[in-house]
Amino acid sequence: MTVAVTRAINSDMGHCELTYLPRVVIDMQLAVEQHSKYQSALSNLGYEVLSLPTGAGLPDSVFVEDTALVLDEIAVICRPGTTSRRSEVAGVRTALKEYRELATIEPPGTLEGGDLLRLGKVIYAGLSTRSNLDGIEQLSRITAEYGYAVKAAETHGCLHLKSAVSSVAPGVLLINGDWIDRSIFKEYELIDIDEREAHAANALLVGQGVIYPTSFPRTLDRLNARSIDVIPVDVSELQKAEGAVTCCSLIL
Ligand code: CIR
Repeated sequence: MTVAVTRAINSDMGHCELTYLPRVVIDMQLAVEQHSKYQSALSNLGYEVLSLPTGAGLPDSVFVEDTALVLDEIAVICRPGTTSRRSEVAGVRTALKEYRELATIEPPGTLEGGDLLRLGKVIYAGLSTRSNLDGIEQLSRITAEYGYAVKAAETHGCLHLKSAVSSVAPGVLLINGDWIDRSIFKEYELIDIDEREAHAANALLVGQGVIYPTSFPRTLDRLNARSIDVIPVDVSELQKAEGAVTCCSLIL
């Protein structure tokens, strides 16, 4: 059975990193319920869901995606661009070494999994406030050995590359063209988000399903019009921490 690694919500998530959103009160009980339903959605898709424990000083631990990139051949342990998140990496490293050979992004490189979109043997890497050129070059050297090509793509005005573009079906991407240059992805079919839903470009294509937030109904209509059905999840409380649906799991 394929494994999906998730991580528990930290009781201190109210002190999470924020880059673009104002800090507002998070309903922690609701956040835990929503996260549990997200885990159930993965489980219903046939994944064995691991839930790593959180710990002191890890307010953003639930956003496990940012700590690693897992490929079939190797897992690359990231080095988050924000120092407050670097101590998340140790627990994820321990979990992933049971499943993959590991490589590690070293200083001065920074890299967060939210900036990495793998499409076949190409890995698009967001040059963002969190991931720098050194980190992307290290990723390129590590993965070249396994036949991957890494292409840097600059983001504008969003947290991560996958805030701006994500995969919704083979060869089909959901995109916010204000945050990433659409021409980078010209060989793919592109579905534009509804412009009133700036954060709507993050979907989690996992196995045969697409896990998608309930908060973007207009963009959802566009997906449905393209015959893409989704598994809806309410992640309102995680969104207050600038989280989305890809960031809460690492799919092995
Ligand atoms: C952060 O700023 O790092 C967290 N509060 C949110 C991270 C979300 N990660 C993601 O979308 N990949």
